[in-house]
Amino acid sequence: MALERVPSERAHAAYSRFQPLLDAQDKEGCVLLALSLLQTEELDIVTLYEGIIGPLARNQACVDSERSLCVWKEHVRTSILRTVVECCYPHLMQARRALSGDMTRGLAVIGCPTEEYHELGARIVADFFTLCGFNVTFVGANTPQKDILEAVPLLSPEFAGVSVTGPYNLIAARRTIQQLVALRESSGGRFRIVVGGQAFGEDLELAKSVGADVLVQNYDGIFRLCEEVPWSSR
Ligand code: B12
Repeated sequence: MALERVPSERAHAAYSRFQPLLDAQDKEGCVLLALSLLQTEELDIVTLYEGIIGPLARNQACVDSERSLCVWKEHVRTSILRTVVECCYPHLMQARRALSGDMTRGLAVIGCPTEEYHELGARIVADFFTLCGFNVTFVGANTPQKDILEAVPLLSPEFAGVSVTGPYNLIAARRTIQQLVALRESSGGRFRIVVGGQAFGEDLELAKSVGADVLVQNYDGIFRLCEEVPWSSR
């Protein structure tokens, strides 16, 4: 069952309440607003992530007079948004239980290749896989290739998700993915390699060229992908 979503007007209204809080770097205000919108069911968690947190992260204006502070501000804003996401965890698990009770679809591992420091997208996607019934290991930004290659066979996941934002990180991603493919072949593993992130856009050919099985960029796509995996009891 897919999560029921609130109408998009609610996301617009909530976005304009969040923006000034984030601009003022009011971390507590952002967290409390997110939690209250989820509690009162004015927003569902997917709309919060896709309609508010994601756009707020992407729409970071940098004016010339403050150029030296831009990276600093990006770090601070992203860190506040990351805190909001972490604070939503009890709601995420509540929504997951409401959708699938004690059933599971197995494990998904989500991470970013070496030198990829953009991690908010991957972190959000980890929650989407959770919502779709997976137990998720989120490895985070800048994961060394060696560690990915050692961990994946031990964890025996259904999906290995790789997030790439900077096009300059596609070479490292390809190297890691091709090693994963070789490992899957030699070990008889069955995990599928799913990629996402701004470096791919909607370019499925690019995703295939780095060795991925599938390219997905949003909750609806992840939901459809997860539907292909059968449930079992936890
Ligand atoms: C925050 C940020 C940073 C932060 C990251 C902090 C952190 N902890 O994540 C910091 C300051 C570190 C940073 C650094 C850099 N950044 Co930066 N950054 C951004 C910014 C403002 C937001 C990124 C973000 O969080 N997006 C929000 C998330 C939720 O959205 P998303 O990533 O698109 O993810 C969604 C989907 O893509 C998908 N998805 C993502 N991953 C996956 C994985 C799977 C498996 C699946 C299924 C789906 C999926 O689902 C997500 C949820 O909806 C963007 C601006 C922008 N327009 O995006 C620039 C941006 C990405 N950065 C950019 C650049 C150039 C850099 C630097 C090179 C700057 C520099 N000169 O140092 C460095 C590179 C660092 C590195 N080696 O990785 C450029 C990239 C342009 C390009 N095409 O090359 C951008 C676009 C800014 C710009 N307009 O120029 N950055």
